Amino acid sequence: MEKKVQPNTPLVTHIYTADPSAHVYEGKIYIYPSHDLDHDGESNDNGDQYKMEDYHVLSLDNFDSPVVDHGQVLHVKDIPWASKQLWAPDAAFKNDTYYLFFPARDHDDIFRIGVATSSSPAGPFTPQENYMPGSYSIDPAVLVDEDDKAYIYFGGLWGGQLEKWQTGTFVADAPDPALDGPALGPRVAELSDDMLTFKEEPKEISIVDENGNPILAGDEDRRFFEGPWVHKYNGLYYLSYSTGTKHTIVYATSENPQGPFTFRGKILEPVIGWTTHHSIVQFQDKWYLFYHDCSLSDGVNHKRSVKYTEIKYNEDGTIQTIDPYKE
Ligand code: FUB
Repeated sequence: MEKKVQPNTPLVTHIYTADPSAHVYEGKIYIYPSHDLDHDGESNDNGDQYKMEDYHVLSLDNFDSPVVDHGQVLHVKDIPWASKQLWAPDAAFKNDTYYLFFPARDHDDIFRIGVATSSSPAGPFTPQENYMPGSYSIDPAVLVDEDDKAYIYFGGLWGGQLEKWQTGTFVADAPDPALDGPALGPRVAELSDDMLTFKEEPKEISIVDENGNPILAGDEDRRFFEGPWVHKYNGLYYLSYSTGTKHTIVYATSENPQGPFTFRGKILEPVIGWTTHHSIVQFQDKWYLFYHDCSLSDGVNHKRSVKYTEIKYNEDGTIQTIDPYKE
């Protein structure tokens, strides 16, 4: 008999998976991860080792049931505009359709964001011919709000190319922002009703400290690096993200889905491996963090595994920090 999945252990071990975006569809938990390619190539700060070529969808009926791998649901060879590196995806449901949003490099080596659609949460997904006009960088995350408006959040530094877009166009050798100036924020745009295009030019999200001052680029404990995720709890919007070089997941809150967001604290301590990437979802009456680490590969940064654990809120809406290796 297939085993049920335990918290803080790999959801699957037959493939490497990362960057989990979890959603509840049709009463089940669906996870949209990256599918890490099992290779022994070199690593660098540009993320060239993250050579992913396809996506699988995972699901579980509940936390007492085994994980189902629905197999390959989209491959880079079937995406006309994309050349390589299918990085962290997300899914959304609207218009009776499931949408898979994903970043990939275009044929000029620039990261763009694409959409693919399906009538089933388990795929397979059919990609659009072109990337979303005006899209750039990586790590799309989509929130369909209670009023049915949908917002896409995205961005990532270094290999994710966000700093190359500071002027609004791609500048290959753009300088890093000054360390004593505001950090680069993730981007947000409302999506069109058909979910296939941006309704507006993407805006930079401002993340501020408790006094309303922008978090600075040199503040590596708090500044945005990559992997934005927005969820709503008790009517408040929570923007959580990776700090990259500090290897933590932190969060900020706002009463507005487009911010500004006020920094609140740390959700996840560093995990084994350089990257850390997560999603947060409510299933029945509990909240869960899906994340990845490199324990299954003994620490190889580009061979990651998706895990989950429960998260808990304090009375004041703050989230209790998780150390996934502590009993
Ligand atoms: O998986 C490739 C990249 O690594 C993702 O896009 C980032 O968020 C980081 O997890």
